[in-house]
Amino acid sequence: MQIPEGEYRVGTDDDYYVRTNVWSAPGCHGAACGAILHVKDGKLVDIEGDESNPITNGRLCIKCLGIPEYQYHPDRILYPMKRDPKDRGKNTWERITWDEAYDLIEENYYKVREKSGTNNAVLTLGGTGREATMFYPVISFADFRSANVAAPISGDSCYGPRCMIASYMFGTGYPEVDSGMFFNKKYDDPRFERSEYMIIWGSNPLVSNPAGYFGHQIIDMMKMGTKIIVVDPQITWLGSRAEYVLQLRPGTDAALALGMLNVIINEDLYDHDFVEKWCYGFDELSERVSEYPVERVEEITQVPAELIRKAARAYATADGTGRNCSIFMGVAMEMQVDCVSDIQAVLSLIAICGNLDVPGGNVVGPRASFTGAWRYEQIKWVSEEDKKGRIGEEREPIERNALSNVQSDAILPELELPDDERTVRMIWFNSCNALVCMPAEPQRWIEACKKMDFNVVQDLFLTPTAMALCDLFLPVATFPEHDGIVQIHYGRHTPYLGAEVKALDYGETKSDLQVTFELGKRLNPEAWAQFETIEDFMDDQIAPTGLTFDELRHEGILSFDGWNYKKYETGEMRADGQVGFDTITGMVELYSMHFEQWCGEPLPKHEPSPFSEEANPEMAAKYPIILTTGGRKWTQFHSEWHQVESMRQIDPWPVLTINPETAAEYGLSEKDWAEVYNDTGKARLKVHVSTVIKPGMVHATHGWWFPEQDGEAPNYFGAFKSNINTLLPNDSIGRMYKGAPYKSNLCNIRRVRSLDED
Ligand SMILES: Nc1nc2c(c(=O)[nH]1)N[C@H]1C(S)=C(S)[C@@H](COP(=O)(O)OP(=O)(O)OC[C@H]3O[C@@H](n4cnc5c(=O)[nH]c(N)nc54)[C@H](O)[C@@H]3O)O[C@H]1N2
Ligand SMILES: Nc1nc2c(c(=O)[nH]1)N[C@H]1C(S)=C(S)[C@@H](COP(=O)(O)OP(=O)(O)OC[C@H]3O[C@@H](n4cnc5c(=O)[nH]c(N)nc54)[C@H](O)[C@@H]3O)O[C@H]1N2
Ligand SMILES: [Mo]
Repeated sequence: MQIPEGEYRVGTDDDYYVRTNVWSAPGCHGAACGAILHVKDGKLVDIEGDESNPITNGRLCIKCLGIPEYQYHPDRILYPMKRDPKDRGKNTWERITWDEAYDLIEENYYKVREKSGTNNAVLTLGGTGREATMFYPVISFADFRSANVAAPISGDSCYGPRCMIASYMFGTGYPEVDSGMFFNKKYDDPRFERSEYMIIWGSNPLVSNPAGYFGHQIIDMMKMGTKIIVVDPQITWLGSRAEYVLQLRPGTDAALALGMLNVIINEDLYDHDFVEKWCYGFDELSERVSEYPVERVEEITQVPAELIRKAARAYATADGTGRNCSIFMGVAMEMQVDCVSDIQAVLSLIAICGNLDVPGGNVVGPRASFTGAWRYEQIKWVSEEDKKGRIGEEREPIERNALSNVQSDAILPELELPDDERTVRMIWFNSCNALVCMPAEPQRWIEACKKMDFNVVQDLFLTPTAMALCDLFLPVATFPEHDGIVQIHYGRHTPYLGAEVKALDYGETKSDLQVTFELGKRLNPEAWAQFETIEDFMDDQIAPTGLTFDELRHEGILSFDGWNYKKYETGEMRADGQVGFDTITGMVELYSMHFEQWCGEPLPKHEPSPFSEEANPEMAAKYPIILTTGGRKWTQFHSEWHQVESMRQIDPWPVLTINPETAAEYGLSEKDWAEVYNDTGKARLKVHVSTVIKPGMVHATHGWWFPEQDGEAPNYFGAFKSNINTLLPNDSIGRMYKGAPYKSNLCNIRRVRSLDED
């Protein structure tokens, strides 16, 4: 089905098609996937890809295709519900109206505020990807006027570190691989060139479409001739089609990048012109890099020295084609204790090879951006005193410079304080299934959160978090059920802006924007005074485009042009319009004076993970297997989709992937149940024996709960049976409070009879 240009809906009142761009809910790292929804007799009957969408061109993944099944799932919660706080863990929910729900929030907010003497009594916890990420900071700052807000991921180890380090080294947003996204004509723009080599480093972007990047663009570029290098302890689909696969030991990425820098500098393969003109600290970096000859790096990473040389030469010279190369970095770089070094070293590779902001390299967007920055600016509604009193304030100044969120690992100890010492008394869970997905040590989180006076959850299903901890459930609308603005951020910039268009009503659900707005009108009307309706608000958000939301709905999606490469030569990179980079020195800071001041280390280095044999031989003797977790699945977005039958048929169980050699050593065979354990926790998963993974390590899927099981206490839908995050200690984080060992921990494994029996 094609919707004519300038229209968004065709058909009759009871049988029509609506063109939309998908963001949320359910959760996804929305790439503004273009979809056409078919509604018949008031019901969503089908969804198909929109061929006119400039990013996805008609392609959709199975989660979008499964949306009718998700939307009408019998477990979905369609009305607000409350429960007596004494009944947490019991299924005694009672349906109420939205007005009653808002009254209850107001009443409890004033109570906890009174008790703690500060707005910081309310803590808002948010999730990832979806539209909710635009609004949970706003609920905290503009509605509750509390400084306590976070996505509670240990070491803040998703995307924040990449952006923060890029902002200090380059003075920009995170530099994404060039996929023609800043041109209206995309690949057809004469200025665009494909990369000769693209390194896929700690990511599986075809499955994950991470941080708003549409992964299939990599396939487009491979079809044009781009060659792939993969850095991953597992052989992914892209790995099986790559020129080189660097199958490293988890958690040794910084050493590998330093080894590649060593080859490039020693063999004189770097871009002299760029380094001389635009890089600060090259000599210091060279000296550091000289400590990492490839033979030493082979020992650390287990990647053969010759392969490191080949990959480094290919990336630095593009095989003499005159083209540039790019590096696609994934979350596995951040889910390491010393993630700062990983990222600093890889960004140094990009810089010294002259692959920054050039065609086919890693590019940075224009300075303008939309509501992404707006949400954090709402901190203006928080008093100075409350800003100073927020959780983890002593971890300043680094945090404030990265995001306005509080440092995640500081939260749990605050929640565990006795009643008379604690500030936080109410938690608002927005798009956050904390007990099974995000934080480390969920077994401590459940006990700590139970201490609160009142907890609210905004979700679509009764999750273990809702069941165990919450007193009020606010049902969230799916994308066919609400309007919204889809903001695609390629490295913190917005090359596309799409309309999410409401196609039908279902139940009494509300979008995140609607709840943020309506709650704000009650609690802090001043913040919302200029908007009568949420459409007024959306009009204001996109005002810089010259369009109203209704006009955007008719347009479908906008892409912005007026963009150049090498903006450091034209003054477009700096706020003051001078040439160069927006850093202290005006150059790329290979040597960071900021980092030197904050943690005494200005340069990248190989710092063995505290969860490795090098740093902790005692632990390694007890727990000899390296544990990595959470590689993405087509059928799930973290803890979501587990109740949807067609997805569960594809991925029915949590899976532990193990090499045949290691499986034999531990007496494990395909489809056995195994318990993975260490001193912190344990989880049970089904064994998958495969040569895609290196020997000596295992990979465990994350986010598992069993919606078909008993939800009441103490089972909580089996939330603690296969919960791999129970093996992860809170606050085992890296320099500058960044990075956590989600992707390189230590464990042991043993065969068990089933999920429940030994
Ligand atoms: N379908 C689906 N899509 C998603 C998500 C989802 O849950 N489901 N989650 C979204 C979110 S929030 C994020 S952050 C992104 C993340 O998406 P990606 O950045 O693509 O990351 P992952 O899929 O976690 O892991 C990618 C690869 O890292 C490898 N790896 C593991 N340990 C290491 C290591 O130590 N070093 C290196 N170099 N590689 C390692 C794994 O083997 C895996 O192949 O995906 C987003 N997209
Ligand atoms: N072991 C291990 N753990 C990990 C990871 C890993 O690699 N390994 N990856 C981590 C990463 S990178 C991330 S970002 C986190 C993600 O963690 P989360 O974002 O917390 O995970 P989800 O399960 O996707 O989402 C939580 C809840 O949001 C609800 N939801 C979906 N859409 C919407 C919406 O539009 N609005 C609202 N209000 N709610 C919605 C879902 O139903 C779900 O219950 O997980 C982390 N956890
Ligand atoms: Mo993430």
